[in-house]
Formats: sequence, structure tokens, C-alpha cells
Amino acid sequence: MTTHFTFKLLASDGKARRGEITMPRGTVRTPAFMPVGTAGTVKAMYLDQVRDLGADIILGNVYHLMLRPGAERVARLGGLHEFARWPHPILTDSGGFQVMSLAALRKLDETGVTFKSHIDGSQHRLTPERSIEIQDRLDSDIQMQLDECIRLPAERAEIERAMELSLRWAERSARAFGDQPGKAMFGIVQGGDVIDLRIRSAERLSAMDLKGYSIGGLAVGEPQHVMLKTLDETLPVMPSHKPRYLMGVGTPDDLLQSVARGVDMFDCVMPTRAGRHGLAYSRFGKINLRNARHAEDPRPLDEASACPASRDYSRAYLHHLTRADEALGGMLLTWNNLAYYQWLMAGMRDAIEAGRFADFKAETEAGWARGDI
Ligand code: PRF
Repeated sequence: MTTHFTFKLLASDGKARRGEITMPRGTVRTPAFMPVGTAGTVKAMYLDQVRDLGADIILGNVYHLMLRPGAERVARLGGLHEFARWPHPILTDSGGFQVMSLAALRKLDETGVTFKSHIDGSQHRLTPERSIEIQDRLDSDIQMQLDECIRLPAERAEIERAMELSLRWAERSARAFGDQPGKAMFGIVQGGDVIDLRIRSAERLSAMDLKGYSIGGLAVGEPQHVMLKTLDETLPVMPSHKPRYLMGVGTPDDLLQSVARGVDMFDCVMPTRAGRHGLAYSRFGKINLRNARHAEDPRPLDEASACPASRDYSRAYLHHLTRADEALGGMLLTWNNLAYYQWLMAGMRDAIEAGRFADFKAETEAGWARGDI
């Protein structure tokens, strides 16, 4: 049983990396997709199912859990792993991004951010120190610094202000986190779509010698080619011997393109949220089960899949459940989507090890292009 947080690069193929993050609660095989468990639950899934699909780590949110049921309550109940019955690693996001996207009435200053809960309007405050304290109470294995994320498009001056503030908050977060050998606190590179700001952010964070680095502030309104160009320019400035986590990304294509550029970790609500809205991701691309053309289609989503949701239920039945707004529809499609995402990640990991990532990427893209016949 290891006592330290470590990252090992096992193989690389072009810029794509295959690695392993080891910590006391388990090992995360990278490139990794982390299902989003916002409020201590991966929506519409049993965590046993999530585990069986091959997820090594899930994500939790400071913002949601501090509002309900409260970090101190979770701590009294033994921490988030015990509370949710997920004994494996958990990564938590620091709250800043969710405050910006969900809370009403936000007021940000040098020390932190004050906001009103989207649940009951009550007032709360997050500072870099309080965010780390909450992540400690939750007993999170990989914690995030508090940062400020700017939606794109935006003015350079605004992007620069938020990036510089995020750097100062990284210092404070690191100090608050202290020395916890079995855990990690990641810094978050900001800087929008402005390359010199991205480089400054990455260089200054690298100098802090943190255990891992996230890339925030992307997939926030810019086209995919802008995100990919930003990754092209930013990743080479980030330490190669530390894990690199692209926050809140993305579609299966985003994952493929980003792994090709050297990203190791991802999280996104896309597979879970899309599932609850009647959308299935598959080897044949995206399938909208609400569409009438599925009404009498006896075929499963993917007969070759190992996931029962993908293999054993007809598209006609999934169409019916979705149209009738039945809970099982969202459950089956979420299951299918997370199965597909984990299958894609496993495929990328195997391909990198075998030195055939470019072939795997081309085959996967060809499958999406061929479509669902
Ligand atoms: N910062 C944090 N969490 C995030 C983001 C960010 O910029 C994003 C942006 N894609 C998603 N989640 N802390």
C-alpha cells in the first residue's frame, strides 16, 4: 500500500501519454475520464456500475456539497468516500467555476467570492483557504486550487486580470493545502485564448512545483479549433512529469484530439447529462433516441458492446422510454454513454502502449464519420 501521491509515465506515442497516478486509495490509469459526481452521486448510476465500467476516479464539487449537505456534515459522516460508498480516489473541483456558472449574485474580490446559493438564496463565501478546507473535510484525494474562469470571447485585460488573480490564489491554496504526501493539490492554468497569457500562467505555476496541473478556462464558448490551438501552445510549457488535467472537457472527439496533444485527465457532464436528455454516444457517433426513426428499430445501440445498456435493449425501447420521460431511459443511456467513454479511454491507453495511437484515432474517427446506418 502506497503512502505517497506519484505519477509515472509508462509509455508515449507521439505526444500522447500513457501513465499511472498512484495514491493510497488506488491507481488511476491515464489517459483517464472521470465521471462527474457533482453532489456525491454520478447521476442515474450506481457507483458499483461506474466502477465496473472501468472508472478509477470520480469527481465531486465543493460548490454543491458545501451548500448541501455541507462539508462539515460529510466530515462527521466519515468523509465523501464513506458517505457515497466509493472507496476509490476522488477529485474535487474548488468551486469557483460553479459559482460563476450557477450561483446568483456573485461578488468577487482579492480575498475570495461571495455568492447566493442557487438552491435557497442563502449567502456563502469561498476563499482559496476555505475551498481547501472544504476539500480536506470531504477527504478529497486530488484537490483543485480556487481559480477564476472567464467565459470566451472576452477582452485580453479581463482574461489577464483573472489569470493573475488565479496565480495569487494558487499560492494561497498551496499554502493552505500544506504537506499531505498521499494527496495532491493541482494548480489551474488560465489565460483564455491568449497564448502569451497561457504561457505566463503555465510557467509561473510550474515554478510552484505542484503535484499536478489543470487547464481551466477552455470549452467555455470558443470553437474547438481555438481550444486545440491553445492546448498546442500551452502543453509544451507544462511539466511533462506531472499529470495534466483538462477541466470540463468534452465530447468524444475533444478527448481524442486532446489526448493526441498530451492531456492525461478529463471530466465532463456530457455523457451523464446527454444520457438524461435522450442522447447516446457510440462508435457510430451521437444518436438522438428521441428521433422518430428509432420508433420501431429492434437493433441495440451497439451489439458488440460489453455494456448491457448498449447491447441488450432495442433502440425502439430506448426511444419509447425517452419519449415517455421514464427514469429508466436516462439510466440506460447514461450507462451506455459512460461505458462508451470508458471504452474510448481504454482503447486510447492500449493504443498508446502498442504504439498505434494514430491508427486508433483514425479508425475511431472513421466510425463516427460512417455514422449509424
Ligand atoms: N476552473 C475550474 N473548474 C472548471 C473549469 C475551470 O476553468 C472549467 C472550464 N472548462 C470546467 N471546470 N476550477
